[in-house]
Amino acid sequence: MKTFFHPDQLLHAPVQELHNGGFVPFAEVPARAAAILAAVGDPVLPRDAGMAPIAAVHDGDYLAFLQVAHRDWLAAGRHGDAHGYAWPVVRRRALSLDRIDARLGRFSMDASTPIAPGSWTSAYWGAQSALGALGAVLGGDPAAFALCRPPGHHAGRDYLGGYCFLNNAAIAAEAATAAGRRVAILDVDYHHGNGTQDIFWDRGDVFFASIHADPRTDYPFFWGHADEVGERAGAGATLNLPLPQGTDWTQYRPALDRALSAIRAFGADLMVVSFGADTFAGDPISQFRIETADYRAMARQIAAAGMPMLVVMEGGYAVDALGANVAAFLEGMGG
Ligand code: SP5
Ligand code: ZN
Repeated sequence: MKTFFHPDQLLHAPVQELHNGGFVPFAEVPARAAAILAAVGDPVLPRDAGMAPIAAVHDGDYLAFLQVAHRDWLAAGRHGDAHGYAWPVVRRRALSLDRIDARLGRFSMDASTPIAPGSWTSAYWGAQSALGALGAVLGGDPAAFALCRPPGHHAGRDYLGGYCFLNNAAIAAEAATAAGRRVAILDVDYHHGNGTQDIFWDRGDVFFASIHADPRTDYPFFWGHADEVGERAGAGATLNLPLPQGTDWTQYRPALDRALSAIRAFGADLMVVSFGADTFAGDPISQFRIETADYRAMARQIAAAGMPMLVVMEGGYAVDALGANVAAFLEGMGG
């Protein structure tokens, strides 16, 4: 299967993130992409499909902010990576404020997603990689792999967070829908895909299923609870299957069966898989117990749904094992 990746996706390299009350080394490092490439081989460069497919998902003010945020941070006399520190409380009225700190709060949902000088360029090319891989699938490849980095599933229409800026899976799903496909997104990252859920929350034309650590114990806390099913036209088109910390493959498998049955019942003809290898037993920030060989079985079970597959990279922070974990998953998908 083809891998889509652009070298500018390595430019995004924040130094540290706020976690549990202190700054710690940033977990979503460029070496993640290098480790995956070393295991899967040479990538295809995506062509530049421009801003239109990105703007079909994300808010215009948010996209404008992302492109100037680090420059404005420096212009305000700051050093290093841009970090927010104040957030509008849920449902606070919309205000249009100039100060960089106000805009960082307005357009983000956490403090673990610093903006570095190369962040926009990397996020832009990550989204292009997702669109490139979608192009391969629409062109007849049974499956394609978008090595998206930075990841995307925590980013909403107008907010960044969880190491994510542009929602690569949602951008591909929207483009596939525009091309006439009936799309289901299956999110198997350790963390709930809150951004993807929010983007398709009230839409009935894209199904979203997520298997993740219970948000009562794990980030992102405020989304991913089992009673979140979508609203309005989207009522019933969101499925959340939270699992407890310590979940291994034998406990994961029945949840995956449930998600796949729901996707079949929806009548999807193209699947976008938000794949995070942070369910791995050795992941430094997560608490599931999936082993390398289990990723092969997981992907086989997903591939058995029998529709074109677009695999989009999300998390996975055990860098030494990341190449093997991704390679096992892609092998299970049919190589
Ligand atoms: C895409 C994805 O997997 N995002 C996960 C974001 C999780 N952020 C909250 C947990 C942060 C833990 N950071 C520890 C860093 C140690 N160097
Ligand atoms: Zn994750």
